[in-house]
Amino acid sequence: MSPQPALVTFEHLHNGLGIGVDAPRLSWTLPSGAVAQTGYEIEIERAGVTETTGHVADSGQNFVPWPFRPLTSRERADVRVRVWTPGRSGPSGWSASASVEAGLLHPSDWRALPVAAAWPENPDTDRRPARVRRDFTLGRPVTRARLYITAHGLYEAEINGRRIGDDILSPGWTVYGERLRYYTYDVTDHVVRGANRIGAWLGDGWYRGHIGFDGGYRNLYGTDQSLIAQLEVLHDDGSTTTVATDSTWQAAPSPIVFSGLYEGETFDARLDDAAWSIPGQDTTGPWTPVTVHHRDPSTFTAPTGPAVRCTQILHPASVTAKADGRHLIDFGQNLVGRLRITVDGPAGTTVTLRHAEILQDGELATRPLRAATATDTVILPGGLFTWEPRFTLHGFRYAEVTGWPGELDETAVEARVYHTDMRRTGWFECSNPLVNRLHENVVWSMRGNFVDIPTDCPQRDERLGWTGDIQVFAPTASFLYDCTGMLDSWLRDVAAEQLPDGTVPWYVPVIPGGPQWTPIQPGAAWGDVATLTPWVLYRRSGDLNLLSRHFPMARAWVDLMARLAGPDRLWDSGYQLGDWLDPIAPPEDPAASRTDRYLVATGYFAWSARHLALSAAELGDDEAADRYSGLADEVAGAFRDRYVLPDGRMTSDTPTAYALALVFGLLDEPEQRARAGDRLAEVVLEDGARIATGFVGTPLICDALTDSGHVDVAYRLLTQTECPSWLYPVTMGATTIWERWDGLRPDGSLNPGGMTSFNHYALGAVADWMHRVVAGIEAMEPGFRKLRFRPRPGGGITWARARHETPYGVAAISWEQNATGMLVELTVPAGCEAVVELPRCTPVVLGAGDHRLDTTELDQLAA
Ligand code: RAM
Repeated sequence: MSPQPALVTFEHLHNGLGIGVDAPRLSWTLPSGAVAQTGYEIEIERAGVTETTGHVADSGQNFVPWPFRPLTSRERADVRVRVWTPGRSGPSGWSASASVEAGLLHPSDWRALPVAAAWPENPDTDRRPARVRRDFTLGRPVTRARLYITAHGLYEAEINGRRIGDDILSPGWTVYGERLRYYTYDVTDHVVRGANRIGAWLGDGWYRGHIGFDGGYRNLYGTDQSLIAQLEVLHDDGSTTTVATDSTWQAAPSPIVFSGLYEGETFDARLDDAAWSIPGQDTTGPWTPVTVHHRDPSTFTAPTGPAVRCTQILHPASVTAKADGRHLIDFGQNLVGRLRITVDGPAGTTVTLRHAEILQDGELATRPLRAATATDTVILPGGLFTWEPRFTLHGFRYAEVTGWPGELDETAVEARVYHTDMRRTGWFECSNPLVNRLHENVVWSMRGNFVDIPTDCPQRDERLGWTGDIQVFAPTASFLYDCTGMLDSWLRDVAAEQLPDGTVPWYVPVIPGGPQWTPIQPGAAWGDVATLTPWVLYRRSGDLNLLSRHFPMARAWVDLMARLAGPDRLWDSGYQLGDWLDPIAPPEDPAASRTDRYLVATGYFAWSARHLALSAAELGDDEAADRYSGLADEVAGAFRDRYVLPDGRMTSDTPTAYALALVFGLLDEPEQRARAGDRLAEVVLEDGARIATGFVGTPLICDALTDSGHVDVAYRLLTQTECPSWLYPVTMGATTIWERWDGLRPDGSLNPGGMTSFNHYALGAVADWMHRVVAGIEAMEPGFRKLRFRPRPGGGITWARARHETPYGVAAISWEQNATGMLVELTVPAGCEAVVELPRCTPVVLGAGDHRLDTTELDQLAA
């Protein structure tokens, strides 16, 4: 039992170093055992001066406004908080103090210039990356040192032979022309009085590498791969030394002789010397003066979420030696990351690592990777050597190793898993092991595709920030991990890429695609990320600023749909993906769904207008709230008139049509709803309770069935193992969610479609229903300040539990069925209230703390 509150975040960051705002909002959780907060006091200390708010009579503890003078660039403050809670006289103890330190808040703070190789490069061919560096001397002892750093391309920095940070693929992928992220590192321990050297490896990354479809695009942001770094050292006497990239730096070709995010990396270790960043010791070179490129520091922006890091290491589940000397490694889990090898062999030996998600006939199946060759090659320096590529990432379960000198034993190779280093906040488990594996697969697909931006897939030549995929997956994602800061950053890029007429791109950042995607056209379900995803994140986190920041984007999207629909309020024109990847769609035409694509478009139009109205109301804009709820009503009316027939059936007599109409609240209460629900259950059962929905219907169908009184049918769908179904891939050994229901066909053969990713989170959006309905935990008010426990058991599942770290602390439910009813254990976070609705029982309201309920002891609802 901790008697103090815990200071949790500055904005969405757990580590406040390098924050990009001058007045970060503060969030904390109450001491354990406390039921509520009646007041708080925040104290800060900066430059030896302490300030306090004094007692503030307020219950707020999530995103509390910064109560002091704003921070200036580089300014550091130590913050702590104490709280008043009912039933206790006087305040709690002080929380541990947490530090926040502003980054470089103004463009004029930047002196660093982009520095790059000066040797001639042919922009049309693959170029060898550069390393850049500079020597410098510090004349006085060091009190603190910070490195502010970014790149055109990717960087990995070193000082005096030591790597800075443990993040990879930094500065990540943003709309570079508008927002180039920089990171701040504490390098106090890296620099010394006297001679020092700072240097960085550079990679092409998204900036100038081959990215996107067919690996066909390169130099999308420029050819000027360069480093932008500013080291600021504060000395014991208060003086500072700044070492910034400029014309005094030097460059040399890197021992990375080729680097591509999709293609992999080639490293000639014979050309390296680990001492290259230690002053006066290395043998590399020749080092020549750099070229200085153009920069625009007004685009430099601090991170709002975590960087990409290694979060897990997997060892081979098996290593098979092939007759021809190759080795095939199975890691037992489809993952996103790369291999680290430790190898002993003669200098000049070439070891090649290839990667794939699937085997066919005992060999890597690389066709699904399309043009992503996913091949890393290392030329050994001679002697024992450990290596991992730097500027690439692969999606794989299997790896093939060629050229390994001698026996490859399983301790020599490990798979390192990389993704945005988000805090895990959600867990689920139940009595059905297949359902548990499905949930685990959802978690793995989220991890594999939350790599700085939310991508569709992590392995083939695509890996784009598809708006529709995250639109349907955000409710699941925001339960499983604290991804709000990361997605907020990406949504800023969505806003940056929104076209002047309000069109939201298919994927963000925007790069060229085939004629299907370029020029960009407005499409339902994809464009609705603008309205629905900020809403989801607001509901989960309670961050009203986020909702407000993205409101103009959301409004422009709804206004565009209103113009496209015209006075009849039906959006029935233009290009639409509709219920993408309906299982009946042929492999080569994923948009060929059984559901009318314009039904989907108008349905989403109403749903987005409704959410825009809800957002406006939260933001206190009553005029907009009225206007858009009126619009939503009109669109719903038009939808009913056009798509619901007099007998209650819909023009598309399909599960997606009914699910969408029900969940989006488009039907007249209550008869039309009842009929739609009954018909939905009927069509599902007529089809043998197999999946007949694509990207649009799949995330909705279980809710539609549940809310219309057919939860048993929802469980039939969930527990179905025949193809197509959620559990079919599990029975085929899937360890991630597949893009296609039948990625692997029942006979074990690969789906022949051009898009056959085995790591695609979209269809895993059902996990949100598992959290809310199977386990039974959901937010009723933003940030889970009020929550509901409402398990609706079924499908033969005899127990389930879920836990979520809400902004206020842990909320948890664990239920188990017994002969007479249900035993339930609940945890309500401090400062929160829960409505508990158990089967056949009168709802009860519970306050913070742990509770144990037995349904036989509760008041029963009248039958
Ligand atoms: C595919 C992507 C993505 C989907 C689009 C429409 O290429 O993988 O999942 O959103 O198409």
